[in-house]
Amino acid sequence: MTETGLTVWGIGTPRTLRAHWMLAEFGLTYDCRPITSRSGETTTPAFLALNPKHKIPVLQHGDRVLTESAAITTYISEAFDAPAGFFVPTNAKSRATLNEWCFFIMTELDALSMYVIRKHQDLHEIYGAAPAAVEAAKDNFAELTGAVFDSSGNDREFLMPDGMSVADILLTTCIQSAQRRQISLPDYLIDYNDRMSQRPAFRQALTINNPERAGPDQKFSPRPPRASSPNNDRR
Ligand SMILES: N[C@@H](CCC(=O)N[C@@H](CS)C(=O)NCC(=O)O)C(=O)O
Repeated sequence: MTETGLTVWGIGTPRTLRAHWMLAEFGLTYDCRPITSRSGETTTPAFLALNPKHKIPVLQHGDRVLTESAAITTYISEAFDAPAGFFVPTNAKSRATLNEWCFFIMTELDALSMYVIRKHQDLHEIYGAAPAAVEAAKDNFAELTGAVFDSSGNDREFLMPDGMSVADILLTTCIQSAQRRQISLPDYLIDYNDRMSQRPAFRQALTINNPERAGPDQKFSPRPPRASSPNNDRR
């Protein structure tokens, strides 16, 4: 065990990436248990004892066990000293604004859009095909991000005015999932994702979470084609 007493279970998904990225931003050492979803590793008795929901990521901090990527990233932000430029709320008003972003991202974008697409398109042989629900989920993502991040007036570097926060980690990982599915996104979000993906902590986390995309050949491209390009039909 490292001196921080931290262990992360899980690699290979946008939700596990959140935990690795957060720990890299904070410069924290930790042990990694590189188990993957639907490999049988999330249903062993040992893992089920940690998380009966059989999901990754899981964070262990000493004898504390925490699940849910948003809860894990938020916990790290509050349990350890934040690096310069990383915003952690210290009063109810700024916490409310940060929560507003995080709950919007986790419910509307992650659960209602990305998870529906993942289950009922990518994994349709397990969860059942639901083309209408998948289309609605894609439309929901595009419509909401278009409404919130309209191209006019978006010149902020991060979601919170005081610096990078947990909300940026949650949003960036959702944007990247949307880009892989050719969902139309406002230019602001494409540029924002480019900036976030070039952060050293993000690149470091990617080498742990997705080694095949972050190896020496740098196969991971932070800038996929814009959704409006002719070769990038929205499905
Ligand atoms: N709301 C959870 C979702 C976690 C989740 O769905 N994890 C998936 C991989 S992305 C998983 O572990 N699936 C394995 C399984 O269902 O057995 C979070 O944000 O942490």
